[in-house]
This record gives sequence, C-alpha cells and structure tokens, in this order.
Amino acid sequence: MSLRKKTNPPNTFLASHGDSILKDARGELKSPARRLLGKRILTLGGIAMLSGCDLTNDKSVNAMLRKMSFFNDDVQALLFDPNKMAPTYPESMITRPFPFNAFYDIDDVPEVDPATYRLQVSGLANGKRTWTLDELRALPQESQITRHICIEGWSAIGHWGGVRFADFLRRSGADTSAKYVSLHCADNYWTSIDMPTALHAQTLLTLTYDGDVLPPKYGFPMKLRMPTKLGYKNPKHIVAISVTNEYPGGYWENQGYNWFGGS
Ligand SMILES: Nc1nc2c(c(=O)[nH]1)N[C@H]1C(S)=C(S)[C@@H](COP(=O)(O)O)O[C@H]1N2
Ligand SMILES: [Mo]
Repeated sequence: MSLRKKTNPPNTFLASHGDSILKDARGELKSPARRLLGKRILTLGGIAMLSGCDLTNDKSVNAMLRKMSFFNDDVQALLFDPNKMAPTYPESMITRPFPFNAFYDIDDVPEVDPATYRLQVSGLANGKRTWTLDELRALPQESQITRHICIEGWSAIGHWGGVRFADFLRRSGADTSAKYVSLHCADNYWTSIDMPTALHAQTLLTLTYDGDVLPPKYGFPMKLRMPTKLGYKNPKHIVAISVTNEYPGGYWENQGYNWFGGS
C-alpha cells in the first residue's frame, strides 16, 4: 500500500492496515523507541522527549535519526497527526548564528530580484495564480520559533515569520483534496509534500527571519517552513507551486531520501 495511491484518511487506513505495518515496524525498533509506537508519537522530537534523550548536540541528533531511518513513507504518513503541533521555543533558545545549508556553497546562493519576482501557482487551482512579493506581504502574517532538523546530523532553533500556507492555498483556489503540493526553487531545487502537511497550522510561507526580511542565505524571497518535516523538505527561494495528484518527487528524494521526511 502506498501513500501515493492512498485516499483514505489516516485513521481509517490505520484501522484496516495498521496492525500488519506496525508489526513489521516494531520488529525493527529497540526500546525505548519501540514503546512509543503504541502511543503514535513517532516524530523525532516526540521520541526524544519521551525517551529522555535530548537533541542538544549533533551526536544525539544522529543517534535519533538512525533509530528513525527504517521508517518508510507509508508508516510515517499514516501516523501523521494533522492536529499535533511541533514544539515551539522561547526567543532565548534561538541558535545564533543559524546555520546555512544547501546543495552548493554559500557563495553560490541565488539572487532573486524582489521587483520582478513573481510566485506562480499552477495545477489544480482556480484562484489567484500569480503573486508579487508585496501581495504576499499584505496577507495576514504569523511567526514561529521552531527547531529545524537536518538529516546530515544537526539541528537548530530559528525564528520565521510569514503567511500560513493553508491560507495561501485557499486564496490561490487550490483543490485541497489533491494529494501533493510541489515546490520549485530559483536554484532548481525542488521538493513536494502531502496535502495534510501543506494544510498543517505550523506550515508557513516565510518572508522573514528573526524579524527581518528573509536573507538570501535562508531563502529570499521566501522559504516554506514546516517544523513537522526534516530540513530538506523545507524549500528556499520558491518560485513556483503546483497542486497535483501526480507524485512529484524531489531533488534529494529522487536520490534516495525518504519522501515523507517527517521530523
Ligand atoms: N532551494 C533550496 N532549498 C533548500 C535546500 C537547497 O539546497 N536549495 N537545502 C535544504 C536543506 S538540506 C536544508 S538543511 C535547509 C537549510 O536551510 P538554512 O540554510 O536556512 O539553514 O534548506 C533546505 N532547502
Ligand atoms: Mo538538510
């Protein structure tokens, strides 16, 4: 059973297929992570919290990622709870300076011209299809202090502000019953997410970092921030968004990174 074909909501899916999938998964896990399967708290943060491990150093992040690595897309997707919020943190815990990461060097960060910038929405959407930066800035804004977890073995707490993605998708007339949202970037990076994650309350189209315009290194003019997903699922410099039922893959996903990529 694949997420790509799945139309059932997670709980119905869990009721009919959950037992056999979880039985397989349990065999792979050692305590204490194993006990958490029964509680359905399978995020990296959730396991860290309840197993008494912390994510304050790269070694512990690496150890957790190794424990989590057996998860396949289906198990993760069926366990995703759209109402569960990722942890948030006080300002005093923000990591300074926040790390930069991309598939290239910091000297090669793309420069996007704010005057000519247009965000395109395509695919299963019948509303507003082109957005300028000023139009995005005029939408209701929120902010979050959350932890970014990179699969390469580091994590950092950052402060982002922007538009709730669910709000943006509705204003764009997106068909929210579609399976995927794909996100294409100015540096030709791309990724894609499932619709429940796109509509999650903490998924933000961020325009600011720590109260200032998002700097180029962190994704100017905008980065989709999802604290429920690993770093590589958080695309920077987004120029085009597509709503689709066809599996879009992604830059790292097509090279073997797990597509669901939950944190
Ligand atoms: N456009 C684009 N987005 C991207 C990447 C990239 O190379 N290009 N790298 C991803 C990875 S692997 C990580 S860890 C984060 C790093 O974001 P940061 O530079 O703000 O820390 O961006 C993600 N989004
Ligand atoms: Mo990453």
